[in-house]
Amino acid sequence: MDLKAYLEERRALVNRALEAYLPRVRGPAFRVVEAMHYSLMAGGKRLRPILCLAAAEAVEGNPQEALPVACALEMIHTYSLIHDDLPAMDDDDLRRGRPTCHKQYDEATAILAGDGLLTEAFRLLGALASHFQDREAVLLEIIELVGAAAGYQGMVGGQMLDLQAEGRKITLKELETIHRLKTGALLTVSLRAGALVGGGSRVDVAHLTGFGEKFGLAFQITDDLLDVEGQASDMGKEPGMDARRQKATYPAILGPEQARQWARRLVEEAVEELEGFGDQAQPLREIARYLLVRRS
Ligand code: GRG
Repeated sequence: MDLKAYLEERRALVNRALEAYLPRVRGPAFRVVEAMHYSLMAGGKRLRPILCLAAAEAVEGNPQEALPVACALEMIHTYSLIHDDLPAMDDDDLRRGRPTCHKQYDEATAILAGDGLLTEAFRLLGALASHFQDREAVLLEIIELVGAAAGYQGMVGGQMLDLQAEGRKITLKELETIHRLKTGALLTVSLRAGALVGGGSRVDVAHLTGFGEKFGLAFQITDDLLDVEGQASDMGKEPGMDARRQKATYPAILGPEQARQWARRLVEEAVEELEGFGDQAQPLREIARYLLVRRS
């Protein structure tokens, strides 16, 4: 399959839907809507929504039906980036090739833009009841799973551990816990939610969850490697920030070659989770292998 064309087509689909879900309607609080829009539409790979749609497809569901859920996940991801970039956290100036939200606007507006995107994501999910009609239990399950993955049991918890680990030597096991929560949880729930919307069986959902867990870890290892070896022009942010902040990373702990090898093994294991799936899971297999050669 032509993965590049597939990703471009899906990215365009997601971008059109996000524009529709977050219209720049002028109102009393227009500044915050503008800041939300600024960060949400600043580019980005749209990996989480694409995984969500691909998981729906893998279980022979209609990816279009998963589109609102996919967009809610991208809103949550964008909120996390806005808050992560704040001076109180990573204090970054550049994100997705543009000034970070607090640089473009101001700190208070960036906090509110993140809050606005997180809240809007759950409003959007709640508004889907009519789409799910006789499957409302599935929608409630998705809302609960997304809440757990984004909150203290997932991304927020991982971010807390990450901040507490700064300037301290940590073990490989601790690093894995941080990343399983900080980035893995939202990636995994993207696949799980897509499989649930697509009507997958419990066994299918479990395999796609397993795929997500391995994919999530491999994604983080390749992200760490990009920070060492990548180019700012490809990534839309400065490389070398992890080393400058003395952050524990996979290449720092294992060495780049062993880190790369581990990412390769995780990708193989992720693809093995899809053994029982047919051709309709091919995009997921290809996206997983693409992790190993990605430049952004
Ligand atoms: C503030 C609650 C809170 C959480 C922040 C995700 C996160 C937690 C911080 C981001 C820090 C970071 C750079 C982590 C490395 C992996 C990662 C999530 C990279 C950014 O995701 P991509 O590569 O970004 O999917 P795009 O811009 O393509 O969407």
